[in-house]
Amino acid sequence: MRTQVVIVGGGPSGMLLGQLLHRKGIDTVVLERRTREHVLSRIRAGILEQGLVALMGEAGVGDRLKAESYLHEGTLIAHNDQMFGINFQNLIGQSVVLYGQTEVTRDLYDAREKAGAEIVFEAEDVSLHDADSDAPFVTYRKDGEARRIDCDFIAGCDGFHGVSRRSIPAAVRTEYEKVYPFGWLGILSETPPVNDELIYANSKDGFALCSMRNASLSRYYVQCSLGDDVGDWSDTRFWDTLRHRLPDEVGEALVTGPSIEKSIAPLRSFVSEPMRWGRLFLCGDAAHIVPPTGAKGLNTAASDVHYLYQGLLQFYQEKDSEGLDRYSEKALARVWKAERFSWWMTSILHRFPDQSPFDLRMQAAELAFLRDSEDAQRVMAANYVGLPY
Ligand code: FAS
Ligand code: PHB
Repeated sequence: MRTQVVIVGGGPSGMLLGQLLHRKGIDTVVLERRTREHVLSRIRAGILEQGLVALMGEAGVGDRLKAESYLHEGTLIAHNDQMFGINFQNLIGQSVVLYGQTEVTRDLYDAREKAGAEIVFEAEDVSLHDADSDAPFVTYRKDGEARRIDCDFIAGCDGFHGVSRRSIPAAVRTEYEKVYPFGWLGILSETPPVNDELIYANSKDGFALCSMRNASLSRYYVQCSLGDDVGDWSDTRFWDTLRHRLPDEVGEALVTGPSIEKSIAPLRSFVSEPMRWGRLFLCGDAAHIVPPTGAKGLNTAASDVHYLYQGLLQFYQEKDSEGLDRYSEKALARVWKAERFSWWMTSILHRFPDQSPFDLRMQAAELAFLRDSEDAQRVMAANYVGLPY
């Protein structure tokens, strides 16, 4: 079999790239290791930058997002019992949108299947070959049958644990990593959100985040120890911990209920350079990871997709490889700014086991400066709503 672009990974990166290319008549095949149901069962991001919203529109899958998403003009930040708001719309005239990553991926699956474009689910042993040549190909197994796809390009959209990044020789790769000494325990509950806006809370016992998916579906997170297992956290323990980390007036308004999803995510900052090797291009979590504090993971995957999509269009429509040749440089320039912002948000909102009294004072000063200075809030707003592509 032959296609123009093989896309490894059927998460948001791979599906968005595939749908954008498909609409321009560029043939792709998506190879996804898991089932459709498994991918859609993963509860992840919730905040979308306008850049991603625009890409979903360009991909022809913006209607449900437009109808069912929530515009978030700002956020609340709590430090111990004090809480203040940062209004992005008033400060810089831009907002973000709340729409679950699960729904983004579902919309992309539905559109691709409606267009009859191929997604191979449960593709096993995907392996990349001759990516540094002019004739790359990909092999995999489906229902026990060995298959091969010859292609012009390979898009590695298979996340942090995928095969694509590891297909670039270690001697070519430079990796940067910071592992945080805590994780996030997240739950989904069919309860009304405690507030219309998100609340990021830094309390003496650790971080908490109040988010949502809709008016009757809440998403909450608490900082937890790296050694914790989900089984250590009953719903009661979770709700007590969350309430304890929120300002009193918020904790008192909290509506609790049974969790319908509960998972622990480790936190790391990670970048692998370069994001291109020959005819292999890495996109999204395959190339970089951010702690979810700044809501940048999915949104930075989207800007990668934008740069790669434009580069492939330029190649196929104008026979010009300039966009592809500059892909890694352009994508990484924005990736590192997202890494910085996510690291900064994580550093001012979490309690670190080795923090000295001086460190705690620095954290308090950062939060006080953010509370009191419109200039500081403008900088935070510009990063949170998304820097330009
Ligand atoms: P993904 O990991 O989403 O998708 C990669 C796909 O490739 C998967 O479907 C996988 O099954 C498939 N794959 C892997 N190996 C393969 C192989 N060898 N062959 C074929 N397919 C293969 N970001 C936020 O902004 N906010 C959040 O709150 C947030 N929470 C997160 C919680 C968790 C537990 C994790 C892991 C991430 C979270 N993120 C969050 C980041 C997340 O949203 C990612 O940025 C986003 O999923 C990136 O999308 P992809 O690059 O498509 O990678
Ligand atoms: C979420 O709604 O899942 C969410 C929102 C903001 C974040 C992280 C996660 O920073």
